[in-house]
Amino acid sequence: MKKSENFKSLTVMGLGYIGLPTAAAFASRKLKVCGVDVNEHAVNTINQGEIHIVEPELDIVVHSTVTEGYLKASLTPESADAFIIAVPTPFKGNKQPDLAYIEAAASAIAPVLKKGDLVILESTSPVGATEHMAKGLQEFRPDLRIPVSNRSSGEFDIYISHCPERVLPGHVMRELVENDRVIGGMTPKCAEKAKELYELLVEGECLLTDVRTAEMAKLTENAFRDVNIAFANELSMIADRLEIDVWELISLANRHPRVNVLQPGCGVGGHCIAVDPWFIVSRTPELAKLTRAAREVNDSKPDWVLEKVGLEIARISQLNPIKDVKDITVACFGLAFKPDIDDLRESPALNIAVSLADRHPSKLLVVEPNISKLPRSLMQKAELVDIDSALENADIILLLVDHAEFKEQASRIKQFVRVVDTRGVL
Ligand code: SAJ
Repeated sequence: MKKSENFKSLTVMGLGYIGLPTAAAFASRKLKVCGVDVNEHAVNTINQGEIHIVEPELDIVVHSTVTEGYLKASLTPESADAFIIAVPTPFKGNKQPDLAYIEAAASAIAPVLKKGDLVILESTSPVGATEHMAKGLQEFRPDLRIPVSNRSSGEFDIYISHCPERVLPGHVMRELVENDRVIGGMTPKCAEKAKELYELLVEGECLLTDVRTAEMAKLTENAFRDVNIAFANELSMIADRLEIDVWELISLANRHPRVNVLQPGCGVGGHCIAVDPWFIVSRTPELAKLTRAAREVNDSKPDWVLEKVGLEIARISQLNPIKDVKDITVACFGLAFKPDIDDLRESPALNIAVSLADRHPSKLLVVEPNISKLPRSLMQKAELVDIDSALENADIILLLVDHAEFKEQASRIKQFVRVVDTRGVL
């Protein structure tokens, strides 16, 4: 296990999907870690060695590091050699980034900062956010020399860096260690300092750059994926209109040595890919035309899926005029935002199910093998059932997420007459 003379303690601001795994991973490398969150329930849960979020293997690491005394949670930050800020960066309307959580975290750590400390912003941020944070710190602590502009030169008391997280939900504990890290320093020395910290944990390569490039690198990765998924989603709608099977089409096109079209779906979910491209648009709206168009295509896909289901419902009523629309049963297969996880946050599949329940008088069944009870938005509106019951009772199957369980049952589901398959499972 690597050791550092400079970094023996760490304060992590924000104990969510990134902050808690990061705090626990550093604590497992024997750093004294203080994790800070405004959520009292999260703080109490962690201090009992338990976790308040779902992420494989995280519970084991939190339990052992809390028991051994390396990790503790708190409502207020403690003095440390390094600070990592991993708080949310949501929108504040009109798709403009809201930096209020970063500002609050900076104002909370400012009183405990001392000469020689390292402050790293990990939250995915629009370009300029790290400089904004540094200016905030400088205002709170005029007694310390803090670099506030990208590519600053000179000597400073505090090291400021941006090191965006890039881990995939569901694989966070492995990817935290194995992934390469982009580390942007306000000065080259700031980047070197941050590298020294991450090297205690990261086995991938630490790639050094300046702060703005690091901010943009993260946005570029997720926008790249969004644009490519948008192309697949657009193709799926074009192929449908032209009576072409989009799955066959993509697999044929992908046999070209330089083509790799991604997979269409019912929309793009999660809190990263559907959000981050807007941070690029917000800074350069007149230039980011393709980035914006991709977002719009992906955001329009759920409505297109709902239209397809509406057409199937209309077809059944035409064929059976005596069957009332409310006697037509639709079964949604999958609610999560992607396969084989239980995460329903920002899930287009869940939004489609809720819209179906609200718009159509038909009965709604839901098959979601990864949850044991329906989310509040679907309670009283739908029934959670297993695959067998759905196949027995539904008139229309709407396949929204390609969970492993559905792929295993593909040959049975395929025999069903009316299936809207948004993921190409069949
Ligand atoms: N999706 C498709 N078609 C595809 C691939 C994905 O429709 O071919 C959909 C998924 O169903 C899901 C959404 O896109 O709704 C996003 O899923 P994802 O698995 O592509 O990504 P996330 O949001 O779980 O994690 C991403 C990752 N970024 C990249 O792969 C570039 C991860 O590495 C980032 O750390 C994470 O965002 C983040 O925190 O920013």
